[in-house]
Amino acid sequence: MTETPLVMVLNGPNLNLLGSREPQIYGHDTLDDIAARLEDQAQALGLAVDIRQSNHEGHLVDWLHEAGARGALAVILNAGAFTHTSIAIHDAIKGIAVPVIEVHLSNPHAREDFRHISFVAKAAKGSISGFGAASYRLALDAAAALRH
Ligand code: CA2
Repeated sequence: MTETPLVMVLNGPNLNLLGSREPQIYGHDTLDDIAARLEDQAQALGLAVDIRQSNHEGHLVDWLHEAGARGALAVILNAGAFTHTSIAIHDAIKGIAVPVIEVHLSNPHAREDFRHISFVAKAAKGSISGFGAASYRLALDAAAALRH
């Protein structure tokens, strides 16, 4: 029997606050709402998802390493504000043989200048931004398409 391909969905700082403030930017869904829909979508696609959130940069680095060690099919990564600052996360992405799909709810390029640099994008397989919670759905479809 072959193992169900694993997609890790990693979320960075402040994304635990989704649905509580700034709905005009990030929408009304909570991270739990998004996670529940991803679980259903993963089941329909024949994938397993492991969905996590942390406010700590090192946790995201450790989880990227874990995705590598577990031989995940892909990582979907919304690194939050660490996207724009973290060379450690960039290096962790480079350090694993797992494609990383960068995701954002908003379109950082249409926002403040400090959001225009992405250290994640420089190491990622590709990026999906600006579609609100649907960015995650599109990213899971992209992960499924990486199967061969
Ligand atoms: O658009 C995205 O997904 C971001 O990764 C969200 C980050 C932001 O720093 C990135 O530039 C783009 C911020 C997540 C904070 O989410 C909040 C949600 C509700 C209330 C406060 C923060």
